[in-house]
Amino acid sequence: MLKDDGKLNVEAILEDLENYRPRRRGWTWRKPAEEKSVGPFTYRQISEPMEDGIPLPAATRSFGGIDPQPECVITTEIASGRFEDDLRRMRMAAWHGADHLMVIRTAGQSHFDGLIEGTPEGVGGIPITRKQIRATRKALDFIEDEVGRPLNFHSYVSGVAGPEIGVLFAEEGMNGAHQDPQYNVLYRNVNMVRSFVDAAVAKSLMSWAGILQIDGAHNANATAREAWKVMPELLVQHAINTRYSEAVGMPKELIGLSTVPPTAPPAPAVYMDLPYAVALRELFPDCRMRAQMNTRYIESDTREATVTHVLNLLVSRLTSVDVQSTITPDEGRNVPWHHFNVAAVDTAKQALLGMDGLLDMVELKRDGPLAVHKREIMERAVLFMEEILEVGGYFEAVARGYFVDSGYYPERNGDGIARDPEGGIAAGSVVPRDEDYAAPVCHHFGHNALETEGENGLCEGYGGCTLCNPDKIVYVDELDPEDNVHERLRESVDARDSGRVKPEVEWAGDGWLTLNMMIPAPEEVAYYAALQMAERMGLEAPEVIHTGVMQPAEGTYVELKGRLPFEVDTSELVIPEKEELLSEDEIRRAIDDEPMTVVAATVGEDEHSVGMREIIDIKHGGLEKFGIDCVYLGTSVPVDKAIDAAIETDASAILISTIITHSDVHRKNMQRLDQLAREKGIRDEVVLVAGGTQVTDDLAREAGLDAGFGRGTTGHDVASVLIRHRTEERDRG
Ligand code: Z98
Repeated sequence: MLKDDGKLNVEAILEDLENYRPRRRGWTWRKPAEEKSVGPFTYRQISEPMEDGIPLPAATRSFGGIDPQPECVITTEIASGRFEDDLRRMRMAAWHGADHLMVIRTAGQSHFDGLIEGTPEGVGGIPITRKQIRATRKALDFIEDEVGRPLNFHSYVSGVAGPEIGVLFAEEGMNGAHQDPQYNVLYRNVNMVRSFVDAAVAKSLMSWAGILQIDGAHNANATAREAWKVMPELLVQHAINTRYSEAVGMPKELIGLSTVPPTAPPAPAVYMDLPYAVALRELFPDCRMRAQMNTRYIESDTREATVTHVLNLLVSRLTSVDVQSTITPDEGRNVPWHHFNVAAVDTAKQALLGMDGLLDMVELKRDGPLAVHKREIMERAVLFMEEILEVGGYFEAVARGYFVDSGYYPERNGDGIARDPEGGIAAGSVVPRDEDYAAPVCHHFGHNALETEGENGLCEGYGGCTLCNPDKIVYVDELDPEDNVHERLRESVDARDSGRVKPEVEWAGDGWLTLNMMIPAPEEVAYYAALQMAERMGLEAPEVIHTGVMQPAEGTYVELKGRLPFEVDTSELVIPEKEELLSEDEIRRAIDDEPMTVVAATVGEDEHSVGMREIIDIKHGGLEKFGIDCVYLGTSVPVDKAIDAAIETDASAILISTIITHSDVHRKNMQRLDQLAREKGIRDEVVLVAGGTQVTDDLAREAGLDAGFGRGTTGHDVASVLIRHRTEERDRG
């Protein structure tokens, strides 16, 4: 029902949302796999397999489609501004191995002083509304049945509506959330007292709901002028939120630290990041670690972002991370290019599997620079903390601008973020509770006049709160008659259901595509030349999203995005039927059972050997690789020589190649091969195959041969056809 022609049926997801209830509460970790052997490999750090998913490319082609899953959770951040499109993107990410789907809120939702209703479009993220959360959770429930493992849904509990959002998340079965009062104070200028009081309420609710908390320390890293200099402060911020969470009653296993390696290219990243990561683990041994690559210096270069990501993954493997985030270059160029999300999930999966068991083989040194630097960072953090206590506490320290200062503590550059403890958003809004204060829901923090010892929660006396009795939740669907999801879906129905397709990036049918090109001109010239090329190709709104200088005068690599102004009707496409290849194992088995000899030659007056070599050589994965005996006769071989050689060697196939094709010579060669084979009486015993740039299967068959191969053919393709042919002949008797 939720799937239509294999696609997620977003309309069905939205139906009857009012009555949808989450299946469970709380965060779920991956379960370590009992069976550690997958295909030809044995792993040490894998989790239970998925039921359905997309393996890494090489696994699909060469290892029977195995898809081992690392044991740590993999995050992807998705927020195109329209949650209905994000649902489909979440499905793609989940199929590639993400099980932590994080939704970035509309920038600055922290400033909203209440819950928002309806589902307006987001700018730079998604407005977190009840409807959006419920629909997403419902879609994820469906997707987790497909992939066969739990999916964690995550967003932010920050800002002046923090406690309300805490209640909402607990009610709706949210699984993870950022919660850190320091984020409000430093970056959103929410009053300090208010932030900490709100945080107590939010953290209590999150604890009840089993929501994994991620803190906000890493934002210092992303904000500071020189990211790596805030390492001591990051430890201090982690400590403040962790201790505060514990004091409020949050269990340690729900406390996650959002760790970010402080450096970026071309810094000696591991040398600087590893001591920091080790210090963090040592100071917070009971907390969960959520690693995210550094975004402070992220550029539009996908290759560079991927290497930064992989270096982060190395540190993650060396320090046993629990949740691995996957940030993409989109952060650097503000386009939610979804295939980069998927690529980053694959990067994490591949790198984590690639470094499986690393710590069984290498050990972090207890002495030397790692220990020295780790100790130094910890000492600086302790001194920082002591100074905070000396000046009168956290509020005073913030007032003095101690945080996000670009100096390497105890150095200070006086450029930190300073906030007034008496000021900020919602200053003066905290008042003591009256004796008869009745908390709106159970598991609220602090004094609650309704508190009784009742077994069915504190709210028993008044018939249950919304946490204990979800039927009491007031579900508001849409407030705006125009800016809502149903209107948007009506507009995009063609793009989704008509069978006429356009490329898309953010939203259904938006038409966005990218072009890659190397322009032999200096950067500025290439930039404008690329724009003009795109315009003349008919692309709308072309924009260069990345340039990379190859050599200042010789050329520039350009990536450009533009909108395709037309769609393709898929019902009119003529799609040739594709013959399924036999697997490499099947081919090998067939050759083991019955050996095969083939004769191969470039025929006529043609000296091109490369094409045929690619098909037969073991080095190129050619026929020899499968154990097929190849008698290669060389180039410019007369067709009758190939026939004679086949008779002599008792070959079961003759492969001819023609690259030079003037005056239809390829066709003539093919016809001659068939004709001579008949004359010599071997036509029924040999498979005749031709290959070349102008050859197609149809042409070869017209000329009397059994198969033809054009550009892009591999030995695997040819071997598969040869074995199939042999089996069919035998079946025919
Ligand atoms: C990440 N994408 O960590 P508003 N609270 C905390 C945050 O870290 C953030 C918000 C709220 C990165 C960093 N972080 C983004 C602790 C944002 C966002 O409504 O935009 O202020 O909330 O995954």
